[in-house]
Amino acid sequence: MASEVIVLMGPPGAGKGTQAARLAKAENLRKISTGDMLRAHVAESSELGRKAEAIMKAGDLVPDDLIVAMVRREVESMDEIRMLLDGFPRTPGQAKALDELLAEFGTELTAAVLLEVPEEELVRRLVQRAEEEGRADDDETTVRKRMEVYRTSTRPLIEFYEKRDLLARVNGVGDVDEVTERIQEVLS
Ligand code: B4P
Repeated sequence: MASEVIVLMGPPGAGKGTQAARLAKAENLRKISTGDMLRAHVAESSELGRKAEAIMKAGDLVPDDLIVAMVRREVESMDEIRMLLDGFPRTPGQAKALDELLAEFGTELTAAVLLEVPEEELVRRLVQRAEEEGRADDDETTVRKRMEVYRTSTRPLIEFYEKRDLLARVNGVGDVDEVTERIQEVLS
């Protein structure tokens, strides 16, 4: 099988986690979700988890070097690079590190999928998840901070990938199945 690297981008609550799980299974890719990995470290109270906990609770981004090291370990463990990156890269520094890492392994990014959802729908979803799951970073103040961090740190990546003709925009509003189909369509 040929190597394949898909990046799934979008603001908090856009459906990255939801879609990543479905797509990874359907496309036979390893799902690498930096948010899930960080939450697992926090739950285990590992050294990284202890560093990340307060940062995540505040809605800020965990430092690039810690995130890149975490992703590198995953890539190093693969016989063939076939992965779906959920929530990584999130800063220009991470995007550059990803390019370098892939080049080191003789491959490159296949596509970056941007899930587009209006802000009022994002807030609605995250408030609902807060009620259902009680995630530490889903309260309203933190959600607003996460949106602001997305605008300043992550949004510049849209142009970065657009210029390289790697970006595919997908409407993230609607039935979860429908959104999956839209993503599969742009990737095919
Ligand atoms: P993430 O875990 O990536 O959290 P997120 O941006 O909120 O996306 P999430 O995946 O949770 O939302 P989703 O859209 O799936 O990151 C959490 C934190 O970890 C960050 O704030 C940061 O501190 C840290 N972090 C992670 N990666 C990092 C990195 N690379 N660098 C630095 N720091 C990093 O789901 C939202 C809700 O919407 C769910 O309840 C879902 O059920 C619902 N939903 C999904 N699709 C829907 C649809 N079509 N219709 C209705 N509801 C839908």
